[in-house]
Amino acid sequence: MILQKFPTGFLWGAATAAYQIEGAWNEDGKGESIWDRFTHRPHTILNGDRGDIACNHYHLMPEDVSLMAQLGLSSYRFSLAWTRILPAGKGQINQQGLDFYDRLVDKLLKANILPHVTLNHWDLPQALQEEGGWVNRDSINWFAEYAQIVFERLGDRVSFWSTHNEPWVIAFLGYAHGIFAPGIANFSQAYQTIHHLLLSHGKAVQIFRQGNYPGEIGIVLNLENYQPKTKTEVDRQACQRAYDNLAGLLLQPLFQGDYPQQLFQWLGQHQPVIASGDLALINQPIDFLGVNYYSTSAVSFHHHGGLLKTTSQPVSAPGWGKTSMGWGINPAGLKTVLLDLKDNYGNPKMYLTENGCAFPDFPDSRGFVADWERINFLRAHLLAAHQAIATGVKLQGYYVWSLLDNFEWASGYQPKFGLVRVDYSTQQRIPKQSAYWYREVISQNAVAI
Ligand code: IFM
Repeated sequence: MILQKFPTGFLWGAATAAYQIEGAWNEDGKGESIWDRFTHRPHTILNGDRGDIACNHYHLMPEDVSLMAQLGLSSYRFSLAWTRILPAGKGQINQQGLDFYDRLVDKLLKANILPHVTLNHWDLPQALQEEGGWVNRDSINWFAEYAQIVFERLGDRVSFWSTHNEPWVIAFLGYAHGIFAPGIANFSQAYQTIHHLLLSHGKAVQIFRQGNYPGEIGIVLNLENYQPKTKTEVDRQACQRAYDNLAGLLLQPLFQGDYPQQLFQWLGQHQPVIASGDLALINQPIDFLGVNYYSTSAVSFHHHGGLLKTTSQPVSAPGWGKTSMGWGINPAGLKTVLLDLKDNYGNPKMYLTENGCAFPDFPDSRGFVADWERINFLRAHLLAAHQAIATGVKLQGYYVWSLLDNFEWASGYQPKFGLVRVDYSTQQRIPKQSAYWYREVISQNAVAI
Protein backbone atom coordinates (compact mmCIF):
# COMPACT_ATOMS: atom_id res chain seq x y z
CA MET A 1 0.00 0.00 0.00
CA ILE A 2 1.35 3.42 -0.97
CA LEU A 3 0.26 6.55 0.87
CA GLN A 4 -0.08 9.71 -1.20
CA LYS A 5 0.57 12.39 1.40
CA PHE A 6 -1.03 15.83 1.17
CA PRO A 7 0.83 18.98 2.20
CA THR A 8 0.97 19.72 5.92
CA GLY A 9 -1.96 21.91 6.92
CA PHE A 10 -4.13 20.73 4.02
CA LEU A 11 -7.78 21.28 5.03
CA TRP A 12 -10.15 18.34 5.05
CA GLY A 13 -13.77 19.39 4.96
CA ALA A 14 -17.33 18.67 3.99
CA ALA A 15 -19.87 21.14 2.63
CA THR A 16 -23.60 21.85 2.85
CA ALA A 17 -25.93 24.77 2.12
CA ALA A 18 -28.66 26.33 4.24
CA TYR A 19 -31.70 25.61 2.11
CA GLN A 20 -30.57 22.05 1.46
CA ILE A 21 -30.29 21.02 5.11
CA GLU A 22 -31.73 23.50 7.60
CA GLY A 23 -35.51 23.16 7.30
CA ALA A 24 -37.34 25.44 9.78
CA TRP A 25 -38.25 27.50 6.74
CA ASN A 26 -40.54 29.89 8.62
CA GLU A 27 -39.37 29.56 12.23
CA ASP A 28 -37.87 32.07 14.67
CA GLY A 29 -38.54 35.07 12.45
CA LYS A 30 -37.07 33.73 9.22
CA GLY A 31 -38.42 35.41 6.07
CA GLU A 32 -39.39 33.75 2.80
CA SER A 33 -36.66 33.08 0.23
CA ILE A 34 -37.01 32.53 -3.50
CA TRP A 35 -36.47 28.81 -2.89
CA ASP A 36 -39.32 28.70 -0.37
CA ARG A 37 -41.58 30.37 -2.91
CA PHE A 38 -40.36 28.24 -5.84
CA THR A 39 -40.70 24.86 -4.10
CA HIS A 40 -44.18 25.75 -2.87
CA ARG A 41 -45.32 26.09 -6.49
CA PRO A 42 -46.56 22.89 -8.16
CA HIS A 43 -44.43 21.12 -10.79
CA THR A 44 -41.13 22.77 -9.91
CA ILE A 45 -39.42 19.93 -8.01
CA LEU A 46 -39.26 16.17 -8.56
CA ASN A 47 -41.99 14.43 -6.52
CA GLY A 48 -43.15 17.78 -5.17
CA ASP A 49 -40.31 17.76 -2.64
CA ARG A 50 -39.46 20.94 -0.75
CA GLY A 51 -36.92 22.10 1.83
CA ASP A 52 -39.42 23.01 4.57
CA ILE A 53 -37.96 20.39 6.91
CA ALA A 54 -35.00 19.02 4.90
CA CYS A 55 -32.48 17.49 7.38
CA ASN A 56 -33.88 19.53 10.24
CA HIS A 57 -30.35 20.81 10.81
CA TYR A 58 -31.70 24.02 12.33
CA HIS A 59 -32.81 21.92 15.32
CA LEU A 60 -30.19 19.17 15.14
CA MET A 61 -27.16 21.43 14.65
CA PRO A 62 -25.30 20.40 17.87
CA GLU A 63 -25.58 16.70 16.93
CA ASP A 64 -24.43 17.47 13.39
CA VAL A 65 -21.35 19.27 14.67
CA SER A 66 -20.57 16.23 16.87
CA LEU A 67 -20.82 14.09 13.74
CA MET A 68 -18.31 16.35 11.98
CA ALA A 69 -15.97 16.06 14.94
CA GLN A 70 -16.24 12.25 14.84
CA LEU A 71 -15.25 12.35 11.18
CA GLY A 72 -12.24 14.47 12.10
CA LEU A 73 -13.09 17.35 9.74
CA SER A 74 -10.69 20.28 9.94
CA SER A 75 -13.13 22.63 8.21
CA TYR A 76 -16.87 22.80 7.52
CA ARG A 77 -18.35 24.82 4.67
CA PHE A 78 -21.95 25.96 5.13
CA SER A 79 -24.08 28.83 3.94
CA LEU A 80 -26.17 31.38 5.79
CA ALA A 81 -29.85 31.81 5.00
CA TRP A 82 -30.01 35.54 4.21
CA THR A 83 -33.70 35.53 5.23
CA ARG A 84 -32.89 34.27 8.74
CA ILE A 85 -30.78 37.36 9.24
CA LEU A 86 -32.74 39.93 7.23
CA PRO A 87 -36.26 38.51 6.73
CA ALA A 88 -37.10 41.14 4.10
CA GLY A 89 -33.58 41.10 2.63
CA LYS A 90 -32.67 44.53 4.03
CA GLY A 91 -33.63 46.77 6.94
CA GLN A 92 -34.85 44.99 10.05
CA ILE A 93 -32.37 42.43 11.49
CA ASN A 94 -33.67 39.19 13.02
CA GLN A 95 -31.39 38.56 16.02
CA GLN A 96 -32.56 34.95 16.40
CA GLY A 97 -31.22 34.15 12.95
CA LEU A 98 -27.84 35.69 13.68
CA ASP A 99 -27.76 33.91 17.05
CA PHE A 100 -28.19 30.54 15.35
CA TYR A 101 -25.11 31.07 13.18
CA ASP A 102 -23.22 32.50 16.13
CA ARG A 103 -23.86 29.28 18.06
CA LEU A 104 -22.88 27.16 15.06
CA VAL A 105 -19.56 29.01 14.63
CA ASP A 106 -18.76 28.67 18.33
CA LYS A 107 -19.60 24.97 18.35
CA LEU A 108 -17.36 24.40 15.33
CA LEU A 109 -14.46 26.24 16.90
CA LYS A 110 -14.88 24.28 20.11
CA ALA A 111 -14.60 21.09 18.03
CA ASN A 112 -11.46 22.44 16.27
CA ILE A 113 -13.28 22.78 12.96
CA LEU A 114 -12.61 25.95 10.95
CA PRO A 115 -15.80 27.59 9.67
CA HIS A 116 -16.04 28.35 5.95
CA VAL A 117 -19.11 30.54 5.44
CA THR A 118 -20.83 31.05 2.08
CA LEU A 119 -22.90 34.23 2.14
CA ASN A 120 -25.11 33.42 -0.85
CA HIS A 121 -25.91 29.84 -1.78
CA TRP A 122 -28.88 30.81 -3.99
CA ASP A 123 -31.66 31.57 -1.45
CA LEU A 124 -32.23 35.26 -2.18
CA PRO A 125 -34.96 36.85 -0.05
CA GLN A 126 -38.29 36.76 -1.89
CA ALA A 127 -38.93 40.39 -0.94
CA LEU A 128 -35.85 41.37 -2.97
CA GLN A 129 -36.94 39.21 -5.90
CA GLU A 130 -40.11 41.27 -5.94
CA GLU A 131 -37.88 44.28 -6.61
CA GLY A 132 -36.27 42.48 -9.56
CA GLY A 133 -33.80 40.25 -7.72
CA TRP A 134 -30.27 40.11 -9.12
CA VAL A 135 -31.35 41.91 -12.28
CA ASN A 136 -31.82 45.10 -10.25
CA ARG A 137 -28.53 46.99 -9.85
CA ASP A 138 -29.58 47.80 -6.27
CA SER A 139 -28.80 44.14 -5.51
CA ILE A 140 -25.17 45.24 -5.13
CA ASN A 141 -26.13 47.37 -2.13
CA TRP A 142 -28.57 44.81 -0.71
CA PHE A 143 -25.80 42.23 -0.67
CA ALA A 144 -23.31 44.72 0.77
CA GLU A 145 -25.68 45.55 3.65
CA TYR A 146 -26.18 41.86 4.43
CA ALA A 147 -22.45 41.07 4.18
CA GLN A 148 -21.53 43.95 6.50
CA ILE A 149 -23.99 42.77 9.17
CA VAL A 150 -22.62 39.25 9.04
CA PHE A 151 -18.95 40.30 9.00
CA GLU A 152 -19.60 42.45 12.06
CA ARG A 153 -21.17 39.58 13.98
CA LEU A 154 -19.04 36.60 12.89
CA GLY A 155 -15.96 38.16 11.32
CA ASP A 156 -13.82 37.75 14.44
CA ARG A 157 -14.19 33.95 14.31
CA VAL A 158 -14.72 32.83 10.70
CA SER A 159 -11.61 31.69 8.82
CA PHE A 160 -12.98 31.55 5.25
CA TRP A 161 -15.69 33.54 3.50
CA SER A 162 -17.15 32.80 0.08
CA THR A 163 -19.30 35.60 -1.27
CA HIS A 164 -21.35 33.61 -3.80
CA ASN A 165 -21.71 29.94 -4.59
CA GLU A 166 -21.77 29.17 -8.33
CA PRO A 167 -22.97 32.46 -9.86
CA TRP A 168 -23.30 30.62 -13.20
CA VAL A 169 -25.98 28.35 -11.74
CA ILE A 170 -27.88 31.25 -10.20
CA ALA A 171 -27.88 33.13 -13.49
CA PHE A 172 -28.45 30.38 -16.04
CA LEU A 173 -30.57 27.82 -14.19
CA GLY A 174 -32.47 30.53 -12.31
CA TYR A 175 -32.84 33.34 -14.86
CA ALA A 176 -32.19 31.80 -18.32
CA HIS A 177 -33.63 28.29 -18.18
CA GLY A 178 -36.05 28.76 -15.31
CA ILE A 179 -35.49 25.33 -13.78
CA PHE A 180 -34.23 26.77 -10.48
CA ALA A 181 -35.62 29.65 -8.44
CA PRO A 182 -36.71 32.26 -9.31
CA GLY A 183 -37.85 30.37 -12.44
CA ILE A 184 -37.26 33.08 -15.06
CA ALA A 185 -36.41 32.32 -18.71
CA ASN A 186 -34.65 35.35 -20.18
CA PHE A 187 -31.03 35.39 -21.38
CA SER A 188 -30.58 39.16 -21.05
CA GLN A 189 -31.60 38.91 -17.39
CA ALA A 190 -29.18 36.03 -16.88
CA TYR A 191 -26.15 37.99 -18.13
CA GLN A 192 -27.20 41.04 -16.12
CA THR A 193 -27.45 38.76 -13.09
CA ILE A 194 -23.90 37.51 -13.65
CA HIS A 195 -22.66 41.10 -13.79
CA HIS A 196 -24.48 42.15 -10.61
CA LEU A 197 -23.39 39.05 -8.73
CA LEU A 198 -19.79 39.85 -9.64
CA LEU A 199 -20.18 43.50 -8.64
CA SER A 200 -21.76 42.57 -5.33
CA HIS A 201 -18.90 40.15 -4.76
CA GLY A 202 -16.41 42.99 -5.39
CA LYS A 203 -18.26 45.30 -3.03
CA ALA A 204 -18.38 42.67 -0.27
CA VAL A 205 -14.64 42.08 -0.66
CA GLN A 206 -14.05 45.84 -0.31
CA ILE A 207 -16.15 45.96 2.87
CA PHE A 208 -14.29 42.96 4.24
CA ARG A 209 -10.92 44.64 3.62
CA GLN A 210 -12.11 47.88 5.22
CA GLY A 211 -13.15 45.98 8.36
CA ASN A 212 -9.73 44.32 8.79
CA TYR A 213 -11.34 41.03 9.69
CA PRO A 214 -8.89 38.21 10.28
CA GLY A 215 -10.10 35.57 7.74
CA GLU A 216 -9.74 34.99 4.00
CA ILE A 217 -12.32 35.90 1.36
CA GLY A 218 -13.04 34.46 -2.10
CA ILE A 219 -15.78 33.21 -4.40
CA VAL A 220 -16.88 29.71 -5.45
CA LEU A 221 -17.29 28.75 -9.13
CA ASN A 222 -18.62 25.57 -10.70
CA LEU A 223 -16.05 24.57 -13.28
CA GLU A 224 -16.76 21.65 -15.54
CA ASN A 225 -14.12 20.15 -17.84
CA TYR A 226 -15.26 20.77 -21.42
CA GLN A 227 -13.70 18.91 -24.34
CA PRO A 228 -14.58 19.40 -28.02
CA LYS A 229 -16.52 16.35 -29.20
CA THR A 230 -14.61 16.12 -32.51
CA LYS A 231 -11.55 17.79 -33.99
CA THR A 232 -13.66 19.82 -36.44
CA GLU A 233 -13.32 23.60 -36.34
CA VAL A 234 -17.05 24.08 -35.60
CA ASP A 235 -16.87 21.81 -32.56
CA ARG A 236 -13.65 23.44 -31.38
CA GLN A 237 -15.31 26.84 -31.57
CA ALA A 238 -18.48 25.55 -29.92
CA CYS A 239 -16.39 24.19 -27.06
CA GLN A 240 -14.59 27.51 -26.73
CA ARG A 241 -17.96 29.30 -26.52
CA ALA A 242 -19.19 26.91 -23.85
CA TYR A 243 -15.95 27.39 -21.89
CA ASP A 244 -16.13 31.18 -22.23
CA ASN A 245 -19.73 31.13 -21.04
CA LEU A 246 -19.05 28.96 -17.99
CA ALA A 247 -15.51 29.78 -16.93
CA GLY A 248 -14.23 32.80 -18.86
CA LEU A 249 -17.40 34.77 -18.09
CA LEU A 250 -16.42 34.74 -14.40
CA LEU A 251 -12.68 34.09 -14.29
CA GLN A 252 -11.75 36.82 -16.77
CA PRO A 253 -13.47 39.69 -14.93
CA LEU A 254 -12.33 38.35 -11.55
CA PHE A 255 -8.67 37.85 -12.46
CA GLN A 256 -8.09 39.96 -15.58
CA GLY A 257 -10.61 42.78 -15.35
CA ASP A 258 -12.48 42.13 -18.62
CA TYR A 259 -15.16 39.89 -20.16
CA PRO A 260 -14.53 37.38 -22.99
CA GLN A 261 -14.89 39.56 -26.09
CA GLN A 262 -15.74 36.84 -28.62
CA LEU A 263 -18.52 35.58 -26.38
CA PHE A 264 -19.88 39.09 -25.94
CA GLN A 265 -19.98 39.63 -29.71
CA TRP A 266 -21.92 36.39 -30.02
CA LEU A 267 -24.39 37.50 -27.32
CA GLY A 268 -25.20 40.75 -29.12
CA GLN A 269 -28.27 42.31 -27.52
CA HIS A 270 -28.03 39.99 -24.48
CA GLN A 271 -24.80 41.58 -23.24
CA PRO A 272 -25.18 43.07 -19.76
CA VAL A 273 -25.22 46.79 -19.12
CA ILE A 274 -21.81 47.69 -17.67
CA ALA A 275 -21.08 51.05 -16.05
CA SER A 276 -17.69 52.69 -15.95
CA GLY A 277 -15.60 51.45 -13.02
CA ASP A 278 -17.51 48.17 -12.79
CA LEU A 279 -14.70 45.95 -14.01
CA ALA A 280 -12.24 47.48 -11.56
CA LEU A 281 -14.61 46.74 -8.68
CA ILE A 282 -14.98 43.12 -9.78
CA ASN A 283 -11.25 42.71 -10.31
CA GLN A 284 -10.43 43.01 -6.57
CA PRO A 285 -7.62 40.80 -5.30
CA ILE A 286 -9.15 37.80 -3.54
CA ASP A 287 -7.50 35.47 -1.06
CA PHE A 288 -8.63 32.24 -2.70
CA LEU A 289 -10.74 30.79 -5.47
CA GLY A 290 -13.23 28.08 -4.51
CA VAL A 291 -13.59 25.41 -7.20
CA ASN A 292 -16.52 23.00 -7.44
CA TYR A 293 -15.71 20.15 -9.79
CA TYR A 294 -18.05 17.27 -10.59
CA SER A 295 -17.86 16.21 -14.23
CA THR A 296 -16.58 16.36 -17.79
CA SER A 297 -18.62 16.91 -20.97
CA ALA A 298 -17.99 16.77 -24.70
CA VAL A 299 -19.26 19.87 -26.47
CA SER A 300 -20.27 20.13 -30.11
CA PHE A 301 -21.96 22.59 -32.43
CA HIS A 302 -25.70 22.12 -32.80
CA HIS A 303 -27.94 24.39 -34.83
CA HIS A 304 -30.75 23.74 -32.30
CA GLY A 305 -28.32 24.42 -29.46
CA GLY A 306 -29.98 27.50 -28.00
CA LEU A 307 -28.30 30.87 -27.78
CA LEU A 308 -24.77 29.47 -27.92
CA LYS A 309 -25.56 26.83 -30.60
CA THR A 310 -23.88 24.14 -28.55
CA THR A 311 -24.87 20.80 -27.14
CA SER A 312 -23.01 18.60 -24.67
CA GLN A 313 -22.81 14.99 -23.58
CA PRO A 314 -21.30 13.51 -20.44
CA VAL A 315 -17.84 11.98 -20.82
CA SER A 316 -16.71 9.23 -18.47
CA ALA A 317 -13.09 8.11 -18.28
CA PRO A 318 -12.51 4.48 -19.33
CA GLY A 319 -13.88 2.15 -16.68
CA TRP A 320 -16.05 4.83 -15.07
CA GLY A 321 -19.80 5.23 -15.52
CA LYS A 322 -22.09 8.10 -14.66
CA THR A 323 -23.47 9.28 -11.35
CA SER A 324 -27.21 9.19 -10.68
CA MET A 325 -27.32 12.82 -11.85
CA GLY A 326 -26.21 11.50 -15.27
CA TRP A 327 -22.86 13.29 -14.95
CA GLY A 328 -19.74 11.81 -16.59
CA ILE A 329 -17.09 10.67 -14.12
CA ASN A 330 -13.63 11.74 -15.17
CA PRO A 331 -11.15 12.31 -12.33
CA ALA A 332 -8.44 13.50 -14.76
CA GLY A 333 -10.83 16.32 -15.70
CA LEU A 334 -10.27 17.79 -12.26
CA LYS A 335 -6.54 18.01 -12.92
CA THR A 336 -7.24 19.68 -16.28
CA VAL A 337 -9.44 22.31 -14.61
CA LEU A 338 -6.87 23.02 -11.88
CA LEU A 339 -4.03 23.32 -14.40
CA ASP A 340 -6.07 25.75 -16.49
CA LEU A 341 -6.43 27.97 -13.42
CA LYS A 342 -2.73 27.72 -12.68
CA ASP A 343 -1.60 28.39 -16.24
CA ASN A 344 -4.15 30.96 -17.39
CA TYR A 345 -5.38 32.84 -14.31
CA GLY A 346 -2.23 33.48 -12.30
CA ASN A 347 -2.14 30.32 -10.16
CA PRO A 348 -4.45 31.55 -7.38
CA LYS A 349 -4.61 29.88 -4.00
CA MET A 350 -7.52 27.45 -4.21
CA TYR A 351 -9.80 25.21 -2.21
CA LEU A 352 -11.79 22.45 -3.83
CA THR A 353 -14.97 23.69 -2.20
CA GLU A 354 -17.13 20.86 -3.60
CA ASN A 355 -16.49 17.46 -5.09
CA GLY A 356 -18.70 14.42 -4.72
CA CYS A 357 -21.27 12.19 -6.32
CA ALA A 358 -24.84 10.94 -6.07
CA PHE A 359 -25.41 7.20 -6.27
CA PRO A 360 -28.54 5.14 -5.46
CA ASP A 361 -27.07 4.03 -2.08
CA PHE A 362 -29.01 0.92 -1.07
CA PRO A 363 -29.20 0.67 2.76
CA ASP A 364 -29.00 -2.80 4.35
CA SER A 365 -31.42 -4.01 7.03
CA ARG A 366 -29.63 -1.87 9.65
CA GLY A 367 -29.79 1.20 7.42
CA PHE A 368 -26.07 1.03 6.64
CA VAL A 369 -24.85 1.99 3.16
CA ALA A 370 -21.68 0.30 1.88
CA ASP A 371 -21.02 2.96 -0.75
CA TRP A 372 -17.86 1.68 -2.42
CA GLU A 373 -18.68 3.56 -5.63
CA ARG A 374 -18.50 6.83 -3.71
CA ILE A 375 -15.22 5.81 -2.09
CA ASN A 376 -13.75 5.00 -5.52
CA PHE A 377 -14.97 8.33 -6.86
CA LEU A 378 -13.53 10.37 -3.98
CA ARG A 379 -10.23 8.48 -3.96
CA ALA A 380 -9.70 8.96 -7.70
CA HIS A 381 -10.48 12.68 -7.52
CA LEU A 382 -8.18 13.16 -4.55
CA LEU A 383 -5.39 11.44 -6.46
CA ALA A 384 -6.00 13.78 -9.40
CA ALA A 385 -5.84 16.74 -7.00
CA HIS A 386 -2.64 15.33 -5.56
CA GLN A 387 -1.09 15.18 -9.04
CA ALA A 388 -2.14 18.77 -9.68
CA ILE A 389 -0.50 19.90 -6.43
CA ALA A 390 2.69 18.13 -7.51
CA THR A 391 2.81 20.35 -10.63
CA GLY A 392 2.60 23.52 -8.54
CA VAL A 393 -1.17 24.09 -8.25
CA LYS A 394 -1.82 25.94 -4.97
CA LEU A 395 -4.66 23.77 -3.73
CA GLN A 396 -4.92 23.98 0.06
CA GLY A 397 -8.07 22.09 0.99
CA TYR A 398 -10.83 19.75 -0.12
CA TYR A 399 -14.53 19.67 0.84
CA VAL A 400 -16.70 16.66 0.05
CA TRP A 401 -20.16 17.48 -1.23
CA SER A 402 -21.89 16.66 0.96
CA LEU A 403 -21.77 15.96 4.67
CA LEU A 404 -25.38 14.74 4.63
CA ASP A 405 -27.85 13.44 2.10
CA ASN A 406 -29.99 16.51 1.45
CA PHE A 407 -32.39 18.46 -0.76
CA GLU A 408 -30.87 18.42 -4.24
CA TRP A 409 -32.77 21.40 -5.69
CA ALA A 410 -35.02 20.51 -8.68
CA SER A 411 -34.22 16.81 -8.13
CA GLY A 412 -35.60 16.87 -4.58
CA TYR A 413 -34.49 14.20 -2.11
CA GLN A 414 -33.89 11.49 -4.72
CA PRO A 415 -30.15 11.98 -5.34
CA LYS A 416 -27.98 10.96 -2.39
CA PHE A 417 -24.72 12.90 -2.13
CA GLY A 418 -23.92 12.45 1.58
CA LEU A 419 -21.09 10.82 3.47
CA VAL A 420 -23.83 10.36 6.03
CA ARG A 421 -27.22 8.90 5.23
CA VAL A 422 -30.29 10.72 6.52
CA ASP A 423 -33.38 8.66 7.22
CA TYR A 424 -35.90 11.42 6.55
CA SER A 425 -38.70 9.65 8.41
CA THR A 426 -36.76 9.69 11.71
CA GLN A 427 -34.02 12.25 10.93
CA GLN A 428 -31.51 9.65 12.05
CA ARG A 429 -27.97 10.16 10.71
CA ILE A 430 -26.17 6.97 9.70
CA PRO A 431 -22.55 7.36 8.51
CA LYS A 432 -21.91 5.45 5.30
CA GLN A 433 -18.82 3.39 4.54
CA SER A 434 -17.39 6.48 2.80
CA ALA A 435 -17.57 8.44 6.06
CA TYR A 436 -15.31 5.87 7.74
CA TRP A 437 -13.00 5.86 4.73
CA TYR A 438 -12.81 9.68 4.74
CA ARG A 439 -12.05 9.70 8.47
CA GLU A 440 -9.04 7.48 7.71
CA VAL A 441 -7.87 9.79 4.90
CA ILE A 442 -8.09 12.76 7.24
CA SER A 443 -6.24 11.05 10.08
CA GLN A 444 -3.39 10.05 7.74
CA ASN A 445 -3.46 13.30 5.73
CA ALA A 446 -3.07 10.91 2.81
CA VAL A 447 -4.91 8.72 0.34
CA ALA A 448 -3.90 5.08 0.20
CA ILE A 449 -3.54 3.40 -3.18
O1 IFM B 1 -26.14 20.33 -4.37
C1 IFM B 1 -25.38 21.14 -5.23
C2 IFM B 1 -24.83 22.33 -4.47
O2 IFM B 1 -25.84 23.07 -3.89
C3 IFM B 1 -24.07 23.23 -5.42
N1 IFM B 1 -23.12 22.50 -6.18
C4 IFM B 1 -23.50 21.27 -6.81
C5 IFM B 1 -24.22 20.38 -5.81
C6 IFM B 1 -24.66 19.07 -6.49
O3 IFM B 1 -25.52 19.32 -7.53
